[in-house]
Amino acid sequence: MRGWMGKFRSLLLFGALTLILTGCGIENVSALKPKGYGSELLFDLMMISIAIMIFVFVIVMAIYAFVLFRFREKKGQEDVIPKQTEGNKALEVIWTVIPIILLLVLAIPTVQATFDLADQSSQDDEGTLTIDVTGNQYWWQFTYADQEISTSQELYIPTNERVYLNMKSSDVIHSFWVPAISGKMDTNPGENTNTMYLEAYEEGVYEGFCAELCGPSHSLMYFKVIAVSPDQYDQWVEDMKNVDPEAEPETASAQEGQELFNNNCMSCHAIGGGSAGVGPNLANFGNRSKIAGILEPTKENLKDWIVHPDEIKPGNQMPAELVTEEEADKIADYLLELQHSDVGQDVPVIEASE
Ligand code: HEC
Ligand SMILES: [Cu+2]
Repeated sequence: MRGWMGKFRSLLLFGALTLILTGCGIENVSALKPKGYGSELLFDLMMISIAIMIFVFVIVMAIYAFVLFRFREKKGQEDVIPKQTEGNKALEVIWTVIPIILLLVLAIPTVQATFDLADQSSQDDEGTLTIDVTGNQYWWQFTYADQEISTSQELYIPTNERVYLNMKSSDVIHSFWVPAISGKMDTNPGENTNTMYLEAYEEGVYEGFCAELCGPSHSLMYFKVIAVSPDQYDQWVEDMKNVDPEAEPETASAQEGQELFNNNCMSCHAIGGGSAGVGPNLANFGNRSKIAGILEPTKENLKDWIVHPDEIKPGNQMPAELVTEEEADKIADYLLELQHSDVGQDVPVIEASE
């Protein structure tokens, strides 16, 4: 009985470990495959710490094994106590100096990286891009003040360029984290603006998360960073500047949807333009890879969201049942037609769950 249970337990343990470990090192998602300046710096620090840890572990274990073997109890010498050493100067110096050296090896690059990651000195240089990031329960807003563009859930940036972020929260503390590109930074309510920068090396769609428990739907607060070539990025800016919220939709159903949307939803939402309201700016919504950061962009899902956002993201700020199912159907037709820019559509999306 005992043996069977034991086997079952280890199977369970290894099963769980496999599950956990398959989450490691996924392209564009994980800090273990750095694709940006910040994440590379952090990855190198991790490697230094691990190397030092292994070094210490191996030496301590070797001494431990040696002592265990050398001073083991021998037949006929049960009462023999080996020679006791106290206050050996050479030994004391060695085991004080070695850790100091190890700590210095760890501390110097860590302090260097800390200052490097906080360096905003070139933020005001000509041509640098600064984006305002606002954390909200439970979505992210990205405002390109100079370009008069405001987006939600998807942050477009050019590759190989330092993009500066000014970060705030509209409600509680959130934390902005794109592990494959950079470290994380809190967004705080009030006047306190935090800053950081992103620099992505390769084109790609990088998964981002909220890393600070902020309410019941905290774990659903995903976003994406879409890094495209500088030319493509300029194209995107052009496209987004030209968004016309009054443009007439193609199908009759979408036209009705537009009117319903303008009457019921515009108090919180905007389509295009530099500012947004209480809710996300829905420009280019039809090209999003996710609805509300989490749902696949199908019409069914969109209808579900419009009628019952509360069931999908508990505690979020969008009221439920503002419109009927039929009205939601038409609004969904309208929103899915909002395709203002195809930049980034050909960049592969790699997801944590794949
Ligand atoms: C009281 C303000 C408010 C009103 C009115 C409102 N919304 Fe929202 N809406 C929000 C907020 C806040 C969110 C973000 C929810 C979240 O993700 O936590 C949101 C999210 C959305 C999203 C997902 C956006 C994204 O970034 O993927 C869609 C689509 C949407 N709303 C459609 C509608 C439609 C259609 C209506 C009208 C029937 C409507 N909303 C009315 C506040 C509002
Ligand atoms: Cu959160």
